[in-house]
Amino acid sequence: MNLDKLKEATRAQMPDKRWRHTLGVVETAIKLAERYDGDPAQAELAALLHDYSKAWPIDRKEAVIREHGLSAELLDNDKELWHAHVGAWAVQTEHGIEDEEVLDAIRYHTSGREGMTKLDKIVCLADYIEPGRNYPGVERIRQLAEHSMEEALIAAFGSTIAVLVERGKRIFPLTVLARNDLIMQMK
Ligand code: DGI
Ligand code: FE
Ligand code: FE
Ligand code: FE
Repeated sequence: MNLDKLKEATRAQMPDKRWRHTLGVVETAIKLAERYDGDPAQAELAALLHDYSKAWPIDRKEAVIREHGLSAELLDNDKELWHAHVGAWAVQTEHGIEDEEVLDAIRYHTSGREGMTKLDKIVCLADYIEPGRNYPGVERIRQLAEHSMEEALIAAFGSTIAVLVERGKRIFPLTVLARNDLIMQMK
């Protein structure tokens, strides 16, 4: 699949604001891959596609989860988590993406998971710190990302968990597992 065509197809799935975010994640993911000895081409592809289904109507995402056997646990958790799994399914079926590392990085970019690969970390962290992001604490996470993706992600997941607790929402178990595992890796 030609990258320019994939860019056009991805852009067509989302409003301009989400597309600008996507371009920020691509730029940041490539930089992180270069800084941390990852694969910039894989980082670029996974970042480009990471929010592929984000702007789809919620019913369409739910239908994919139900009809194509995606993790049923998703349906009991925040709808914000759905686009990551649905996006991985969509780029595989609609665009023939078969690189399992790229598909996993898309699938786990929101929640994280235990045993995150380098590519998972690059995409998830780039999503948190791309230049268009502006939430309390983002500057500190950007600073941590200068020397450690693990430290930056521990802070990033920590801030997400804190916000979810503050709002009385459920926390998807993979996010807790991801953070615990990253803390273990620091020891
Ligand atoms: O798709 P983006 O907006 O670029 O970012 P994302 O895919 O990281 O989605 C983040 C949203 O997901 C954020 O509003 C918090 C929400 N969310 C809901 N439950 C959970 C969660 N995020 C994580 N990491 N874990 C959860 O349990
Ligand atoms: Fe996302
Ligand atoms: Fe994220
Ligand atoms: Fe994103």
